[in-house]
Amino acid sequence: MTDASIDASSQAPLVGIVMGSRSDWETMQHAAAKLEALGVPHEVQVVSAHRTPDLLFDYAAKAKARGLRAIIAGAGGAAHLPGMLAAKTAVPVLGVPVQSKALNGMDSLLSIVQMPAGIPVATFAIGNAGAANAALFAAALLAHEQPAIGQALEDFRTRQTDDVLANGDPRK
Ligand code: RP5
Repeated sequence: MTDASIDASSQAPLVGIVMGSRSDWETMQHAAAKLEALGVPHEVQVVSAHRTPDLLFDYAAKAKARGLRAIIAGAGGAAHLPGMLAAKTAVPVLGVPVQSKALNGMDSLLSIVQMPAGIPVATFAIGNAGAANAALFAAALLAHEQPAIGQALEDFRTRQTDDVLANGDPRK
């Protein structure tokens, strides 16, 4: 059970986690784990900007009507998925640059962050931290309208702080 003692899996998804390839799951699982822990109903799907462009357009076109309040989109290399989703939907897109083998994710980061004015993508850190933080940010977006999620987020932050304070001596 989650922090908020609600079963997120039985509810319609509020957050979509999409990624350009199954190979991105190693990174994007950290977003899913955080949403799960906070009780945020979510879905996970591979949607490739380059290999399945029609699926990308369809996903973006239906996102708002399906009730999605945020889309976390992870991609690596020529990472066009977050930007193209943002081009096709007004649902907030949170971009996660996956760490690529060739350029360590700098290609992913720059592909995602350098959007033209008018089509915003909220861009997070390269890799696991970015995936986790995108999920925490999505929860924060939902906190006002979903008090249980807001409470779960506050509880997580409190536990995180308490844990650091209780383990301040790195030799122990
Ligand atoms: C991108 O290309 C994906 O997001 C992935 O990060 C990268 C490599 O994909 P695979 O060749 O592993 O499927 O589209």
